[in-house]
Amino acid sequence: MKKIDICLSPDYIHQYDLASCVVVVIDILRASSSITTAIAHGVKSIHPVETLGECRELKLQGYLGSAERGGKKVGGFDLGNSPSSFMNPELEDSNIAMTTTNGTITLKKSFGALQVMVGSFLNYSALLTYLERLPCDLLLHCAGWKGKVSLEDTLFAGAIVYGLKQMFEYNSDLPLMASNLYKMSKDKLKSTVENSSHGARLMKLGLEKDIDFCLKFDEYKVIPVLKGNYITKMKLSDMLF
Ligand code: 3SL
Repeated sequence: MKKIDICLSPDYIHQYDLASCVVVVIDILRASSSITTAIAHGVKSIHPVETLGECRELKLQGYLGSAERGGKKVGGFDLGNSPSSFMNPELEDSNIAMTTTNGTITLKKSFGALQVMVGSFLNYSALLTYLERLPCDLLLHCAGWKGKVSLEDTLFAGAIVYGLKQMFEYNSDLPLMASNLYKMSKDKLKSTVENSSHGARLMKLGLEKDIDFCLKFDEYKVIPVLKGNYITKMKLSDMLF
C-alpha cells in the first residue's frame, strides 16, 4: 500500500527517501499561499532561491524579484511575500525569482523527489483530487520557522491526511498526530493560527488580512509544480497517472 509521512521542517529532510516519493511543500504563512496565488493569477514561473544575493542576480538577468525576511519585504526588490501582491494583472506571464525565510529553502531541499508541488488551503481540493490518484508514496514537507516546527503548516499537513482518509498507510505517528490536530482545530482555524508564533508575528506586522486569505479553502484550482528548477502551473501532461 502507498505510504504517507510528514517532515515537520527542512532540517529533518535527510531522514526521508525523496527519490521514491512525491512531495507537497507547505508554508501556509505565507510562501505556499503566495505561490499558489501567483500561479493562479497567471505568473508563468517562480524560481525559488535561498539567498538574497541569488535573487538579486536573477533580477539583474531580467526576472522580477520577490524577497521576504522576517515577514517584511526586502528593500530593492519588486515584491514581498504577501499573496495579495501576486494578484496584480501586470504580473501575468512574468518570471519571478523568489526568496523567503523558510518556504524557498523547503522547496530547494525537496529537489530530487519524484515530483514536487506546492500546497495551501487555497488549492486544497484540487490538490486532494490529484493526490488521491497518486501511484506512489507521499511526503508532506512543512517549512516551519528556521528549523523549528510551525503549527499552521502541521495543521495543513493534517488537513491533507484527513482529506485522503485511509488511502495511504501512515509511515510514522506524524500523520495520525497531524490529522488529530486538524480535527480538533478545523472549526476554529483562525483563532488557532493567530495564536501560533508566526501568526502572532504577522499580526504584529499588521498582516491580519494575509492570514485571513491564507486560511481560505479552495480559492483556486491550480497546482503549482516544480519543473527543473522553477515552479509553474501543473498541466495534464505533468500528471503521474
Ligand atoms: O518563511 C517563509 O518562507 C515566509 O512565508 C514567511 S512570511 O509569512 O513571509 O513572513
